[in-house]
Amino acid sequence: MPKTSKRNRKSTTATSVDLSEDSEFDTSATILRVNSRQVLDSRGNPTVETDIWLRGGATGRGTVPSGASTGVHEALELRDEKRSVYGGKGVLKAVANVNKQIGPKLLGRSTLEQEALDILMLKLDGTRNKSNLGANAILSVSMAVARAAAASRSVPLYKYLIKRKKYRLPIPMMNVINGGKHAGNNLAIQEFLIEPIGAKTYVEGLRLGVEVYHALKNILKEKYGNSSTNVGDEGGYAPPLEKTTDALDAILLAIKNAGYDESQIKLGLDAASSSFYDPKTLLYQIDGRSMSSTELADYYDSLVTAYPILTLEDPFSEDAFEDHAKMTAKLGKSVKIIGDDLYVTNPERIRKGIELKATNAVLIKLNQIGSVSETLEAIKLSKDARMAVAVSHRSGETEDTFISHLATAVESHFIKAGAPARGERTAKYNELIRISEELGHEASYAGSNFA
Ligand code: 2PG
Ligand code: MG
Repeated sequence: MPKTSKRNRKSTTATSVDLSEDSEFDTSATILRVNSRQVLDSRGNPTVETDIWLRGGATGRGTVPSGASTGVHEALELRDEKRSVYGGKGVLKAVANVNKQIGPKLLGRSTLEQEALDILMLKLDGTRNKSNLGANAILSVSMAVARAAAASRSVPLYKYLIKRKKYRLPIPMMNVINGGKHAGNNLAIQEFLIEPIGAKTYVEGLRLGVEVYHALKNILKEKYGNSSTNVGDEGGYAPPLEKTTDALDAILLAIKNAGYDESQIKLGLDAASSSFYDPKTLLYQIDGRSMSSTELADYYDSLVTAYPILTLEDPFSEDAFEDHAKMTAKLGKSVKIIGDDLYVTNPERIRKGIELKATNAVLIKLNQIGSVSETLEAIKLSKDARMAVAVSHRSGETEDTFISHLATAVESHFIKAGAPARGERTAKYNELIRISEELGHEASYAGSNFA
């Protein structure tokens, strides 16, 4: 790790510093300038983007995504709340927090000290949920630091994050039918995913998934009309379906029509069930029925028996650790029960889940917790507890491909990046194609773990 010169580095502006004189140390990874701006995400909402310039000439950028079915325990996404501007969704406060508060503190520091810089930002914020500076502000810097550090070492981000001799590439979990808060239809379940486990490589797995996605389009058009193939926030079709089983049946037929079978392509559901749970009545509204958690558990059980379901995410509401634990005890041998809103990538909540054996898998989203170091800690904890890991996008995304590198670095079992449609989704899958090409024979595929 290069040390920074002790010379006085008075900043010329709020966010830049003059380090032009040579130092006896390697200062190529030292931060010269930090600049944040407001850009748009894939739903046309403002989000935070930060650039960092280093003394050695390298740069790094972090652009932050945004969820719709956000968990109540997530770190705070700071919005301006001024209704006349971007409907209150502006992020100029968060941008100013980077430019005026965080940036000046980072000048002269080395980007190779990821953890120290993340801790510095957490201390500067001083709250449990990053509500002071905003998790969006902190994360944009944290991602840009990692990107710039990797660039300063002339290595791809995944290699900088974790250096391995060989890497295992993740199974794409492709969300081909959108419901819940991501679509304007009546499906309670938010995501219907296909998981091509029966392939030899990531690239082949991706192709299988894409072929099924296209076969599904024809089926939906024929059965439900042209408008049924309009897409939702994550690029999956948003047909006017009422029932979970209608969606699952259409996907099974698509797998068959594309020439594959259930041993090659598994199904996944993200129920995101907090969005159809009423904490007053303790009931879930799904498929035209009101169900207690016991009835819902039986319902999932019947789905898992009837369909080749490999993953089931957030089957119960975000604080229902015990309901999750019962389900994991019952179905955990054959199904990965994934905690998303349950854990919100928070090491403390994951620890609780491990203790209670709540789930056997975890969803990882950088912006739920708000820094790269804490995200890596959450992943390590989960892996040490032998939980399967799925690195995930958000429904509001950007062109940033950080998660493709993160998934590769930590050898996650899955990457969830939406349907193979819409540029912000394919950006992630395409970056993994490039990584796979670069690694060549040094890359294996996680599919064989489940085949
Ligand atoms: C989820 C995500 C991503 P959102 O629930 O897993 O698919 O949705 O970003 O809206 O929380
Ligand atoms: Mg989810």
